Amino acid sequence: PHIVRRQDYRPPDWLVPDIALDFALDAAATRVHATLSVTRNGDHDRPLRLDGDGLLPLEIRVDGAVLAADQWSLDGGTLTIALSNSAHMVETFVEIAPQGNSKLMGLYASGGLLCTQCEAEGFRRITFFPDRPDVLSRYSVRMTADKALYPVLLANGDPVEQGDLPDGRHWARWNDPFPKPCYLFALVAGDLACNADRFVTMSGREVQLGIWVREADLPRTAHAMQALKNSMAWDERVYGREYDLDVFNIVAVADFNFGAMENKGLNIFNSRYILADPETATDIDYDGVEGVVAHEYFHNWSGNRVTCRDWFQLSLKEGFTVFRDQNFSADMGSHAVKRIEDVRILRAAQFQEDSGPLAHPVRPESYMEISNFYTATIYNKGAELIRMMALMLGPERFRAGTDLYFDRHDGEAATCEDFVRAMEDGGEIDLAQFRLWYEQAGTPHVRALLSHDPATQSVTLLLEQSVPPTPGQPEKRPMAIPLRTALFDPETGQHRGDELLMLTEARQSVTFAGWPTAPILSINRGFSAPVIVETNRSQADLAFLSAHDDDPFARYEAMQQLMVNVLVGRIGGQPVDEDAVVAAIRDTVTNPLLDPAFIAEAIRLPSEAYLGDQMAVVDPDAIHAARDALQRRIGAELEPLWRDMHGKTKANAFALSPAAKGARKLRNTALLYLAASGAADGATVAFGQFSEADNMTERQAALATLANGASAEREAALDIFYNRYRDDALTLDKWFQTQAFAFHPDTVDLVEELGRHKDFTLANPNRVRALYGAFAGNQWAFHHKSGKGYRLVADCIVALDKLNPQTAARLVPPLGRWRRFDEARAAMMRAELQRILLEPGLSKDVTEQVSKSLE
Ligand code: B3K
Ligand code: ZN
Repeated sequence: PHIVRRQDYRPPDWLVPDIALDFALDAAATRVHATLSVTRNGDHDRPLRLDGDGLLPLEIRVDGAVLAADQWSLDGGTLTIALSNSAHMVETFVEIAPQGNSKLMGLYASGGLLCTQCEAEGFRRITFFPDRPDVLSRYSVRMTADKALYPVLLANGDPVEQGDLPDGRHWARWNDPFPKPCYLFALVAGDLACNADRFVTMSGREVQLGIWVREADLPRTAHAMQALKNSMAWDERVYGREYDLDVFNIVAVADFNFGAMENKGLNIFNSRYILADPETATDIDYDGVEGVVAHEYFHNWSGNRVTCRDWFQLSLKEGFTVFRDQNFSADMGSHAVKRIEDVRILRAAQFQEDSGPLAHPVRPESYMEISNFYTATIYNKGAELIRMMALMLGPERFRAGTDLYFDRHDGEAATCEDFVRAMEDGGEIDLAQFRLWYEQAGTPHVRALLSHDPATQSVTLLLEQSVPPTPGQPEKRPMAIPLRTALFDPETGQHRGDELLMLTEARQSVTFAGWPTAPILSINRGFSAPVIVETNRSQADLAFLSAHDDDPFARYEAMQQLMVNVLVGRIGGQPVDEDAVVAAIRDTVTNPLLDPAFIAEAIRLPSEAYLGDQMAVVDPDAIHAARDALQRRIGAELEPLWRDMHGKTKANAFALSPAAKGARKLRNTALLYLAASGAADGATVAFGQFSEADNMTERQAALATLANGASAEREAALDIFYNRYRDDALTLDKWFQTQAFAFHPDTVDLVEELGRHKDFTLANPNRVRALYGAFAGNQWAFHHKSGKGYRLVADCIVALDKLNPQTAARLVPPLGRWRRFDEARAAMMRAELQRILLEPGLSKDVTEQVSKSLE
């Protein structure tokens, strides 16, 4: 298979300053007439090569003349045309079949709509074109379609004209004045209703906003609209970036390979990130809508106005845009809780990726299939890189850096290096060593050892770093690691200032004077660097920090580390002090000064997967047993507290305020511990919450709590939930997901049954993720010692690959982590990977992930 390498980048041979597209839309057969003005780029005599995927030219014209069969060739999808002059008009005619497009890339049909997805390489499934992000064109798009089936016709940019045609058809034309790469092209045709609103930009221009959904879904679009307006105002205030077209449209579609897409002026969304109401959306869903709406909106500058030169630069737009959406969400809610959530996601997804066979740098060196590189490393670790630069620069200089970046590269296709240089020039900082973060894969390990010398009344912090080997990178150089650090005086419970220490050597030490007694170390505060820190702090030190650290992340982290130590000790058969955990939880829960949402985060036990990451060989059964036992003990010892908390946090009426959300989070955590306590009425209380809840956050949490157990209420609640939401796909996903996530000994068999359920379908990516994606993330169930979990997921990958390779490939990484497990499990996981690889006609997507996982 062909491997694309970053070092092989060459500027395009031909540019396409303008393109006119004419679509005769029809679900079964759509005709596409493309007119490209092409200009030779540089002094060369190479022919024009246009990418195509599954396209057959019906006719080709150059400067108006039809080409004979020997004037062009088609090889592996690529259309080659020899051209003599420096500029030509090239026309192609093709026919495509949206209805039969199960890959959901290119032009496809979803629930009666026709819509597009082009990033990364979907445009070549629509028409012949140099499908690479550094070819920027102005688009003019004309669509004709049946007016009854497709009354609404949308494309990028601004609408210019529309009209009726004979035979019940109509047409519309849209122009996008901003040159853009073809991955940002979009059109939508369908019977859609609009939530219309407006936004006045900081320079006083009025923008028409539209969120387009099925008529019945209109009442569920208010939150997305508010998020959009907040995002527009935030980007003006925080980055000085204004919206640049007269219209901004968002369309929600039911079948979508990922979250959403930032097409210029016409964002297309997975409906799960647009639709929300209290009846069907949890608080997490509401936050997801807000975050993704913001993310796609922010791409208008970080991605669209300044785009990527090639796909190796993907993190240029994704890492930066995630950083922007994270900070936006923090500003809309709680900074402390948002940071904790983001770090939890980073550790669960990115640290795992970085320590396995699919580890790659934030700026990768090669790929077989670019769709496989929309990863937690590119997105979330990429965001951490921006965050570290912002921290080192401080807010003013960081803003000077981003201003320079946007000004310097507006209208261009840029590189990660361009971004770093703008930070250096605008922020006046030397980032030479910092650049290694883009090059070296693997999560750095930092050892921080504090030693006290009573004789000199000083304390020395010894810092050591190492970056583990990753595929293709056996040796690593020391990184520049910013560590926010403070030393706490155990007497006063306070520290003497938060310092930013730069760890740049493999080993270095700092001495602090004026400590007659030993202080307690708080390090990597705010998770200032995406590293794994190991310290010589005692359980007593951690308990101290869990009660006194004024940095909320560090306080949370101390609590988590306290729990991890107890759990890992217990799994290893060592004597452990669980009372310390129970006491820390009691103190945290009863501390009136703490935000309820923070409390809920802090007292939650580390996930089974995170515990697995702390072990040399993951033992899923031992981890589950230890975690479950500790959860039961915490439940039992603090039962009155949980009961009280559960009652106290019940609201009279639903609200979406941070306080109301925090109360629900705490209430659900209290329910979890109450159910774990072994109290006779645990299932009754959970069922009560399930039945009485006026919102999905409490209803689903109660369902999840019941799903972990074996009560009669479990089946009743699942039935009620199913019958209530059987016709609402997004909510029915929760029914599948909750069962696939459940800590239940029979989960693996249940998932097998659910795979045969009449409402299960491989055609809808959300449904696949709800069942198999969730299941593969349920460590205890997926790694069932029978190996059945592996077989289920492998079967799904094989079947799905024939329909939708991109989504199939996303299920491979959990199987690829076999090196982390015992011999028996590893052998079974490998055997499933080998079986997948033998499948005839396997996609490039799955081939790449599976073969790398076996290497
Ligand atoms: N840029 C898109 C992701 C496209 C994924 C293609 N496989 C959404 C986003 O990150 O905003
Ligand atoms: Zn993005």
